[in-house]
Amino acid sequence: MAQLTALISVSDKTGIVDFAQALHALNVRLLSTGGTAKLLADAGLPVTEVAQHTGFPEMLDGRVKTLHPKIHGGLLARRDLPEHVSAIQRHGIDTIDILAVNLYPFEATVARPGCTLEDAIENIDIGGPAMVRSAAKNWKDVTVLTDASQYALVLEELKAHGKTSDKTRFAASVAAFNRIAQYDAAISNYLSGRLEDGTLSVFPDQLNSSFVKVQDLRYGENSHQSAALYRDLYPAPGSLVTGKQLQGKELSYNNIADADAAWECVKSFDAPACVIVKHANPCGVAVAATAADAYAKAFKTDPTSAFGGIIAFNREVDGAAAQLVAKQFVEVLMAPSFSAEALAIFAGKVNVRLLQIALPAAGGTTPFEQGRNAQDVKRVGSGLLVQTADNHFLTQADLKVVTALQPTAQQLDDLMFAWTVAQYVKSNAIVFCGDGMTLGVGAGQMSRIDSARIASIKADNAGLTLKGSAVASDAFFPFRDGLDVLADAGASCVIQPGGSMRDEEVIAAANERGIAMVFTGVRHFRH
Ligand code: 93A
Repeated sequence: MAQLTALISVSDKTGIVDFAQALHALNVRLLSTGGTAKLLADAGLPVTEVAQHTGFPEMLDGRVKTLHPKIHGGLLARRDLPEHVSAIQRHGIDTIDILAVNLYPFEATVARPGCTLEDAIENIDIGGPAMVRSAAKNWKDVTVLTDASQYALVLEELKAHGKTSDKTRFAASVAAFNRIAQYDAAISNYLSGRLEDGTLSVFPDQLNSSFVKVQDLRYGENSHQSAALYRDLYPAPGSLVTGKQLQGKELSYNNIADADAAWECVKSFDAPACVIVKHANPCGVAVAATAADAYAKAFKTDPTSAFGGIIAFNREVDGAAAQLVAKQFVEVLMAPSFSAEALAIFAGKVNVRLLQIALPAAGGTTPFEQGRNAQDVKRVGSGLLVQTADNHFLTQADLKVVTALQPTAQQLDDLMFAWTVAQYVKSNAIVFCGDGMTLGVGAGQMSRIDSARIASIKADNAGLTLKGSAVASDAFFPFRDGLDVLADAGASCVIQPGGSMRDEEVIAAANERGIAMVFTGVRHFRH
């Protein structure tokens, strides 16, 4: 059998002398780069330096060592193609059969405190990955080793059969591409972290979309689950993860999930608004002239559920609002800012988590500029469901009146408010509103009519009247019965997507019951 050639070029020299010794014992010819070659020669092994092999010296501080046709030709030539074989013969290129490479320690370098950009850059290996790719591409003829743990199996096969198996070479090729992908990801992540505001926007579509860990959480949804919070490498301005915790216990997994729902909802309002969330659903939402008034109205919707709630404001929490909120048990309170008076009020309540989150700058047109995710991701058994996020925001001009009765200007305002809230209520969502506040929220039911009933029962429990109320339904009514429940409860107007096979039946019911109804043409399922 023709003599095999191995090229060895490793930064981490663990186990390499033993490996080279074993190769030598199997009559494999050794080629190696400067530092590695010296180590092997010192161990008494016959080794040819790459520079001597190529006839070209290592240069540019080692930046160019193996980037030479004599190396890449030897790795890439297909032994089964006569044209390849004659081409390398013509150019005096020898085939290389085994490549053992591990790369400049980029990951370890950037993990060291005080690592400069220059240090990091010098530790980006170019020639190593290039050889690994060449060898891995040509896996049918070349065995590529990127980790010391692979040496033993290869030696075993060489001893037994004089060559490695197809299976091992293919697995080694895949492992090699995996290593390169990992290495390149580390470089991309590190360098992306060095982009500043000024350079971020130069190529906005080519940004790294990976995540970085913010913190480990004490546990997940339940205490037997472990959990952590990650954020986008470049979070959208005004998004939850850009917030700063000013005081209080560590945020829990459920706190963060609920806080996100509350924050996304409260951001949707221009007027001063307050959103109280429990178990991912708003249980009170209101707009008013001041933060304090908005809170007072939101709280009225469902004082029972508001206990231990997650509360979000889109305005500063001033002394007046803080005084009111402090009367209830609150888990998390979030706002763009807190007045000194408000901070003083909560300073005595050390467990309350205060979260300060800047609102996104006004006038943003993209989800990113509006502080929203462009994409939604949900884990399913061994898969991911990915969709563009539900970033459809309605305007009054989008509404189509479908009943004989036209909604009044006041009713239109209430309907728009109800629709905005419904977007953040789990399906099936029915939301009764009036005078800029929620009056009854039916969430997460398997049937729309049950959500309608529950919303009306909850309003009753809170002592609120639904007479003259405006109602939003996140999706269409499949039958007239749901609408009848709303009418029975006292609703005067309804907003819903439309699009049911029985729209005519539902519209007729609305006309019959004296209800003004508008269609949005879009729905807001939320699961
Ligand atoms: O600077 S490089 O990117 N240029 C090259 O041409 C090159 N060839 C191999 N780095 C290069 N290498 C790397 O050198 C290998 O990946 C390995 O990590 C290291 C081994 O160098 P030495 O044998 O001199 O210690």
